[in-house]
Amino acid sequence: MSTPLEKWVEESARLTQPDKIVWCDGSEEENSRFLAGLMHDGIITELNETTYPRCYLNRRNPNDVARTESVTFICTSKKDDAGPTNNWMSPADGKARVRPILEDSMKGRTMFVAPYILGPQNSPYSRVGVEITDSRYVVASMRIMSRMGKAAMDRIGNSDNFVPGLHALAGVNPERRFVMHFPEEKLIWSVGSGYGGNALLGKKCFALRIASWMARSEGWMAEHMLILGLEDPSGKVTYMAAAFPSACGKTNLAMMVSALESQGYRVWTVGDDIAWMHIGADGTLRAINPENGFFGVAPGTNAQTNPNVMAALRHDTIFTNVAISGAREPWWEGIGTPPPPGLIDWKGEPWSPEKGPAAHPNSRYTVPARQSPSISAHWEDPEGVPISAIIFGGRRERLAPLVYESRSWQHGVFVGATMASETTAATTGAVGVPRRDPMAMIPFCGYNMADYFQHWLEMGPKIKHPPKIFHVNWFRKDASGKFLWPGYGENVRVLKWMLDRIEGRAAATETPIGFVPAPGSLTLDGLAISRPVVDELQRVDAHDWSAEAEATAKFFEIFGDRLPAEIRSENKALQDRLHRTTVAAK
Ligand code: GTP
Ligand code: SPV
Ligand code: MN
Repeated sequence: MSTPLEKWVEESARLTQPDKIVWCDGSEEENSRFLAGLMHDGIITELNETTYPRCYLNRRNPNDVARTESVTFICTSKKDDAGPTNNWMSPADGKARVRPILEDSMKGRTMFVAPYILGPQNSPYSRVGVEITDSRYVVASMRIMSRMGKAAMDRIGNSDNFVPGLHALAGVNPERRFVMHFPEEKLIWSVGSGYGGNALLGKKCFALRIASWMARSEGWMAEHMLILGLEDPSGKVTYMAAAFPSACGKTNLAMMVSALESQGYRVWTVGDDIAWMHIGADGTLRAINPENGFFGVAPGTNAQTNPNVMAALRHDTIFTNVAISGAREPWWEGIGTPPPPGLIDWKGEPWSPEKGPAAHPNSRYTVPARQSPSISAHWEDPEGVPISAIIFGGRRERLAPLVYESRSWQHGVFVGATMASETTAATTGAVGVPRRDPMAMIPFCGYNMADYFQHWLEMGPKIKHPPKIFHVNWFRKDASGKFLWPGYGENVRVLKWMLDRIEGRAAATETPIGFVPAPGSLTLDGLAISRPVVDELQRVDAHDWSAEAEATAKFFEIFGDRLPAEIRSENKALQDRLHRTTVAAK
């Protein structure tokens, strides 16, 4: 009798017709074999073995360098269950569309079966997935990004308790590229791309889209959030989770070297992209990081902005679409050194300035989390860490102040639901265009977002000690287009204010949108920033916010009657408060 896993592997092999099937155990020896094979096939190149031991560069096909949201689908029986913000097909149509692409796609190739655990190995909140793929680059990346191998296989045993994901490169053809989710049967099919979020199925596909569906039905939360611990001078650590859209600063915040270290404030990393949060026995919201590594944006990362990641990247790292120097060291725009001699760009061609960026704007590194000097001693705690603050944020050139605190859980959910941000290179399409991105989950929520807001509203009252909810914006600009706030390690000043709010130590000023730091309550000593700039960073313009509230109301219309009444009434209450201040100002 074959097990459910064996049955699914046989079925997948019948469909894709590989020459060979390899079951992955995740061992060191196996990994070395895969890396040697990848080098032999010219898919990866080894970097400088002295300065970057066991580091590799993968150059992707230029048509395959970012997530492709336009071909990402949620396949549910009812269209309404996927909601207006997701691409939808019925499960039957989704399979009919992709099956012909999968058919015989592994002929002459090897099929790898990679079982993996999401979350600490011994956590009750962890889940198991299995990815079938014909890409060794995917397997090698999954080994860094998840707990891949024997332990996962042991956990599955004869059970059907795993999320299957079938991935095939299928010629890496953008015309035949689909990332399909079948949340009702908890199945993933991905074809035509080998890029990160499209192909490492444990990441966005399982840990967010499928997991968010599971989380709603089981009473927990799967979120696009970093998790960090802020240590205070007494040594006490307070944990916070933050949702920013792709390429808006999660990794950098989670791994920052604090500008207030001399005052005793340090930041510890628990996770940089995804948080799974459950209500713990102690009545706190407990977060685990389902991942085991960081798949981070390279450009802009340097010894000043993120020394922790720069240290982590010096060994056992896979780089994707960065440039390399004549000395075979990785290089990217904003690494902090001028373009080195003999620079080869991400396409593999000699670089010259008129060619534009040498590294792709969405070039990335894949690195084991434990390699970061900032990794928290509690990052693998089975019960997770208790979350005291939830932070929402995005890129807003204008409008949103540096930081504000919501009035209540319900208002905080509204703040998350009204998030918007300018688009980045993390996904294909135009960059810098404002778009609505509630809770940074627009590309990742596996069901109707109106139901997702409802789920958020219902979770709050169930948490005995609910986190406070804040909103931040590191990206406000002055008239000349310069960032007003220095960002990066200086962001700890904002985290410290939040901590002081949690502890009831810091004063705040009420505005129509929420509470901003009262004058003097934000720690600014040692920072060369003028009073007018601080005022501008904190300015809440009632007219601009009224226009925003109208735009938000319009956005919410797409959800029709399914939108929770609380969200509508929060927007109405905001408009009333804004109206009162504009009238008072007259
Ligand atoms: P994903 O991995 O796509 O989810 O991105 P992320 O949210 O982890 O973003 P990341 O930390 O990689 O930052 C993306 C870009 O924003 C990089 O180019 C950073 O240099 C830049 N960035 C991060 N933090 C700040 C900040 O505080 N201020 C400014 N101005 N830029 C920042
Ligand atoms: C993101 O785009 O949010 C990422 C990179 O973290 S990917 O894994 O491609 O989704
Ligand atoms: Mn992300």
